[in-house]
Amino acid sequence: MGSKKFGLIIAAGILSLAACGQEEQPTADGGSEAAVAEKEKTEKEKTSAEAAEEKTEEEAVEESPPEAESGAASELLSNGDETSYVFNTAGEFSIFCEPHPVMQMTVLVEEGSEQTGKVAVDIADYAFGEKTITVAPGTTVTWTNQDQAQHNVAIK
Ligand SMILES: [Cu+2]
Repeated sequence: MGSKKFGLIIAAGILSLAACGQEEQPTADGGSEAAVAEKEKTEKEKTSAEAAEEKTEEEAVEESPPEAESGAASELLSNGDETSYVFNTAGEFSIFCEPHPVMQMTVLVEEGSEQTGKVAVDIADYAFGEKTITVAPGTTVTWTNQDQAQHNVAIK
């Protein structure tokens, strides 16, 4: 009597073990769910990679200032703002501030000039920090407004 009952318990135990074993076996559905999750993860990674790429493109745009040419004018610069032009063409460029035309300076672009790469000019006390600068073609000049008043950088 007792051993028959014990046998049923064993059988039940084996059945439940078998059931557990089946659950642990990878099913076709389980596999596809994992594949979907993997695909979603890959798409997320791709999206963040694309976002990083876009950011890099924006930075690249920022690093390429407009070319200096007659008639060019920057936005009004508030305190601490800066604007840049790249001077690719040899010649003389007359720079002025549109709100205060008495503010003037000259950029001479000469082949073989020692000054090249990046040149910084401050705007302070309603004046450009330099009267004349001589730079080689390809030089980027960046003006930074140190005044509380707004100025800009325009080219005659
Ligand atoms: Cu000004």
